[in-house]
Amino acid sequence: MKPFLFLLLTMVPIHANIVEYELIIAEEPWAPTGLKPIRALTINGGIPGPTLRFRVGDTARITVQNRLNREETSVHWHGLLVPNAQDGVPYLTTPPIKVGTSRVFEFPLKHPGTYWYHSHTGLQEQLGVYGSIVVEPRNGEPSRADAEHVLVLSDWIRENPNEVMRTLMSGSDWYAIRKGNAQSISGAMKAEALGDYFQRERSRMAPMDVSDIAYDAFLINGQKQVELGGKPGQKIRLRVINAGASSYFYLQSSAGAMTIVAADGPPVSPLKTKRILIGMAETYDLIVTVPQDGKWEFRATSQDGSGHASAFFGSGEIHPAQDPPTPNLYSMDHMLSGALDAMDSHGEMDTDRPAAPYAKLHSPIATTLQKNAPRRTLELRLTGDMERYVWSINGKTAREDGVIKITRGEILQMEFINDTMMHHPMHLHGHFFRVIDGDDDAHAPLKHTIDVPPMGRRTIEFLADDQGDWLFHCHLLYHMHAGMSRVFSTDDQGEDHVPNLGEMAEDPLYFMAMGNIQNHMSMGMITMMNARNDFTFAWDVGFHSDGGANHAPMSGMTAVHNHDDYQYEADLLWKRYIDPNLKTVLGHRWTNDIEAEDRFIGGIEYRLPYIIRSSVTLDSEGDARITAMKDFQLTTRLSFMINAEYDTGSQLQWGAGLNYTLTKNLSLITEYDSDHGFGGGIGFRF
Ligand SMILES: [Cu+2]
Repeated sequence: MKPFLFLLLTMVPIHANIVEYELIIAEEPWAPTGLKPIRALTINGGIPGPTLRFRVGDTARITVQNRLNREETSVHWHGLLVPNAQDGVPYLTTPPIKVGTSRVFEFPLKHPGTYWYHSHTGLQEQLGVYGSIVVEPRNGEPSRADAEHVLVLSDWIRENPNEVMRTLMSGSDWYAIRKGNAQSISGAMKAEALGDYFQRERSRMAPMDVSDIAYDAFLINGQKQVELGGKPGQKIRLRVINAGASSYFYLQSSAGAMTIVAADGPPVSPLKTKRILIGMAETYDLIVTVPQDGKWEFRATSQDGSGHASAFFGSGEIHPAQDPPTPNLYSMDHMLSGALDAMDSHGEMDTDRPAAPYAKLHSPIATTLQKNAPRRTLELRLTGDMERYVWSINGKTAREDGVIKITRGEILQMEFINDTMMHHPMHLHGHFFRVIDGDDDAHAPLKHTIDVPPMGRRTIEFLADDQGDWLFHCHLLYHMHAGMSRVFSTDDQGEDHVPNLGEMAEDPLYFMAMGNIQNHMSMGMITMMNARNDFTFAWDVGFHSDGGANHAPMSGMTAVHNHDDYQYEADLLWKRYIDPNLKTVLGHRWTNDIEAEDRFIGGIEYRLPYIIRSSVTLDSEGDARITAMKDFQLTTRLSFMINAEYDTGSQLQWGAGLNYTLTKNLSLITEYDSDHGFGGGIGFRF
């Protein structure tokens, strides 16, 4: 009862004051200063949208207008406890805002703090549909400051987010190469971590990559740097909101330690810290003091070290802030240290790359839940297939298993177990939860979003005290879009109530093509993929069949190996993923090989330890085929590939080659193939 009592105490409904805002979402060229404009989505002409300011007890009346050319939109009020119908998740809780229409949201402001709003439609958040909300307490902030600024952090990419999503799903290394984070054997040797490199490959884990996307800029209030001013000795309250689509930030100030006074809205007992890790959708209120002279930097450095955004306070000579040391991506220990810190509530907080500070955060008032309410524990594993970029909970996407029925009035304790090598900032709509981490359970902090570190665990609990369908999801935009969400649906909405999952129920097909054209051969595939399926057309063509070793030396038919001066094999395949390592294959094969017939094929593909791709197929002509292939990433751009194929109809075929990545789409390739001989050409990936 107590956290809710606290929320009620801060609520003064007597002179309900209606505060009106209008938000116009439009499509226009926009860019931070210094970058070329792209087609962006603005709110009231800018990015981020305006700060919506209220006082506790006010009623918000916000009109959202959709002036986009052809897309629906939506706005979710992140962290605010609002009636379910005002929560702004399109279809699930609130009708989408269609092109040319508007929607009026109205809800009471029940609790103080720093919050934000953003589109919950498609990938619109990446393009600019976000802004801040400040709710001031009636009796002044418990931690006083002389001035305050809202700092909205975000990440900016010039590429269209749909294309970003497709690139991630195609398994491309391009963003890692661009950032210099791509892993290779030579890199592992330099880092003296060759053992860790192959241990990781043995366990079939994708390389650790703290962020999957190469951003063009990181922003504070829509710019790479902003000036806050401030006089010596002044205390400035920074209301920091991470509105990034997929970037964690380290926050630090050149003026020394910062004091955390609120987390995700509610106040916390003041905590001094040198550096904070903030996940997507989290907010922290920090107090900094302007030193006697000079201009000081508050810096938000992206977790992968690929860039930062700055806010300067004071005036005079600039004192730059320090970035944290770059992570050693090759070292298992280093990669997981965040997770280990998170589990050790007595861990030292001011390490150079600290974990989220939850264990040290305390609510100033008790947050324990009522003792007699029914309790239930849910274990939620955070799962995913890094290579295909399919993200899930307990191995299932929202489309496959989207709804968790809950009983109104029960306490849900949730145990998150992160089975992936990425951080996931998990967000619950419509409720604050207690973070069960520190040693002072009674004063566990209340949050709406929690970082679950790679291979780490977290425990939270909340009272399901509000009717409706409440979304729960990873706030990494591309993870959510790929299926990492659930709906908590209370049982008091009627027996046959079925939540409308909207776009979460969709399983769109993505197009991708990859392969090579060389002077002696061409191989490749065109694929339409969704979460569980690949529909693939694959080809293998040799341009001069006499160029290499004979295809079937034992058969005596090598002189009339085929009819034409080229030999082809083309497959139309349906691959169904059972799990990231195992898929079934069904399809048809056409060939002009004189020794073979067109045939139906069926079998399995399996990813073996050390990331060796293997397959076993049988066909309607009674032949069997076994294949295996392995890539060795020699340097970040150069890889060595070896493959072998044994077919009972045509004996052993093998090949080996080198691939050098030039751009996102093109590479140089040279390959020896036992059927087609030696040659070279261009590799492509679209
Ligand atoms: Cu995630």
